[in-house]
Parts: sequence; C-alpha cells; structure tokens
Amino acid sequence: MRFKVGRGTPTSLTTVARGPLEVPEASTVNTFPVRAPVQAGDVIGFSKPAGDFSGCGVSVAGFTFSASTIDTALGSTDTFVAVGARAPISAQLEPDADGDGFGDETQDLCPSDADTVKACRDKEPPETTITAKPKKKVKKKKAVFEFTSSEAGATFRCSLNGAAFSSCTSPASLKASSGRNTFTVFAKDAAGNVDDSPATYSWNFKKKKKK
Ligand SMILES: [Ca+2]
Ligand SMILES: [Ca+2]
Ligand SMILES: [Ca+2]
Repeated sequence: MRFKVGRGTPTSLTTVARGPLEVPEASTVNTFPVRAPVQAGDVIGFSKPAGDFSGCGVSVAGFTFSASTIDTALGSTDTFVAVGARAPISAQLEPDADGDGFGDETQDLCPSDADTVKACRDKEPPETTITAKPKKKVKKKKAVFEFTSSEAGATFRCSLNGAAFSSCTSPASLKASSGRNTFTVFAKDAAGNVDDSPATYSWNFKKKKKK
C-alpha cells in the first residue's frame, strides 16, 4: 500500500503527496514514516499498487481507490467515490512556520529560516556606535575614540582618513593630521556578519600657534 495526501473535492481530488510502497502486516497496527507538507482541508488515505487488484478495498476520509484510479500519480487529479469499508489510519501533524517542508517540532531546529533545518544561524549584522570622540575643533594631535557594538563578542575594524581598514579595539588612540580628519569604524559579529553602515566622525585638528 502507498500513503497518499489528496487536495480538493472527492470528484476532483489532486494527489499532492505519496509515500513509498509498503507491505502492511496482517492483524496488527502498522506504522510507516512519511513526511508530507499538508494544508488545512487535505485528506489522507492510501492506495494499492497498480496491477494489484486483490485484497480488500479501502476508502479513507473520502478516498476510495477503484480499478481505474489505483495508485494515482503525484499531481494527477482523479475522481473518487465513497464506497466500501474505511480503515482507521492517522497521521501526526506539526506546524511549518517557515514553509521549508519540515515540521517545526521534531524535524526543523530553525523554524524561522527556510534555508536550514539545523540550529539557527545568526544572519543579523551588528550596529556600531561611537561612544567617545574628540571635540569638533581640537589643538591636540592625539585623538581617542571609544565604540561599542549592539552584539557582544563582536570585533571592530577602523580607518582614519580613508586608509585601509584594520583591526582595532576600544579605546583606540589615533594621531590626527592637520586640518579635517575622519574616523570610521564598523563591527563584525561572531557569525561574520558585518555592519554595512559604519559609524563615522569628523573633526578638525589645528596645532597651537608657537609663541
Ligand atoms: Ca519548518
Ligand atoms: Ca527551517
Ligand atoms: Ca548578528
């Protein structure tokens, strides 16, 4: 026998999922694992393989498999009529919030990400904030910056006046050039996500006039 999921009405029922062919054991409860995404209103049942016209006829929840519709193909729409005895079959349902086809209770460790069924990965970039900086106009060459990330465990890369970014830690002590200076810093979280809107600050350094 083969597990089926049907969608529609009994006279126009589309087979939307099929399990593998199984051979039930007589006079006992048979359990066959099948994973099938379903919607509200879908019906479950099972059919006999093509060519097997023997054995008992079975109809479940509106499904009845006659000789003309034995073992309906995936995606085919067929007409079923309610005849014969029904067999007590059941299935366990679980939600699938991300629509990845895996139940969120026992199959999907990350119900918020359709790209994975393993434990969720961090995909959010961190935010970078400058918390201490020089005044807008200073006479000191040395400038000290402090900065933080919205995520603990992040690392930072800094640049002064358009130079290549390099690793830095807070507080960072810099030597300003004469005139306008621009400091830029961005955070990178433990998962490797980078803040694509770096924090930046500009200030002016003017040496004291010699007396
Ligand atoms: Ca899921
Ligand atoms: Ca998932
Ligand atoms: Ca993150």
